[in-house]
Amino acid sequence: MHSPDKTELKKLIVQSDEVSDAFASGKPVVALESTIITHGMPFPRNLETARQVEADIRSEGAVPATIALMDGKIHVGLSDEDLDRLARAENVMKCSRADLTFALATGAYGATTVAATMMAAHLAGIDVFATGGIGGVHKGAEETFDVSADLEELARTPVCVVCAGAKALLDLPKTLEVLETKGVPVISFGTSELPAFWSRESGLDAPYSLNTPAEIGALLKMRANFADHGGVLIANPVPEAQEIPRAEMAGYIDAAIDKAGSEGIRGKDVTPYVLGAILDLTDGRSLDTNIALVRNNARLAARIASELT
Ligand code: PSU
Ligand code: MN
Repeated sequence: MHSPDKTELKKLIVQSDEVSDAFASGKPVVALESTIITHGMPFPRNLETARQVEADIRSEGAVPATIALMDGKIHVGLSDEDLDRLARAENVMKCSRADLTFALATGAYGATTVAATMMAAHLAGIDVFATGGIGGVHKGAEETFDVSADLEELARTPVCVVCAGAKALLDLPKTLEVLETKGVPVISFGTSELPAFWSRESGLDAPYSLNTPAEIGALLKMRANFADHGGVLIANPVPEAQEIPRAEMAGYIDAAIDKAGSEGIRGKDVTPYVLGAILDLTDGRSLDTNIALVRNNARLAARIASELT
């Protein structure tokens, strides 16, 4: 064992040519997670979405960097072949902070969650990351202690995460409380309300609201003066045309959580299981919504990243 050395750590990163070129030419780069591909959506729509989201970022003049763990390395920017393999693969490890070193040490094939993607993005020098919804405090956490490592990561790692709010299967008021305790600014985009992933409304006010990528860029530049101030969470509501209203989602969410409880689903399996159950209960509609919101977040993230270059 030796003390941490950033140059050793950086040797673990393998960048795609597209990402390396972007850094060399000062083009904006947006990080993307891979757990959404392996555990968040079924094949083949996971692959279509992964490609579509990358195209959305390119169409805004930025470069996508999808992050995954392969052969003991942190890959930042995947080839189309890599995306295809990841989307079809079964038994890919879902890697959050607690799993990252294990996957790297054993050479396991790993998909990164919001937490692990933030770690990798920061190491690679990427400031902005787009996802669907972050993990948070689960309903019943007072019994299970199930609180996503995404929240702790937002507290410590200086990356701007663009999401559609915390997934509505979570306890949103508790999630907001923890984010506040940990010093994470939560900013809704273009609305005063905290969006709730599939729905534009949560019934909760977001702590802050901003209306343009330029305003968000200015906030991030201010934040960068405080090296130890961790991440920023941007909550971007799903486009109206694809939303599933809050009142309708509530029934599906309760049924899916009940099902997870009676099946004894625990730990890191909870989120993928509940997402899958909601997909079945909505006859696939939740997936269309999920895809629309990720694409919407990717476009906003690209515009924010462009403000920083
Ligand atoms: N958002 C989605 N689909 C997902 C996830 C987020 O639209 O599959 C993943 C992210 O990788 C997030 C993880 O970090 O779920 C949270 O898992 P947990 O609650 O176990 O921390
Ligand atoms: Mn959990």
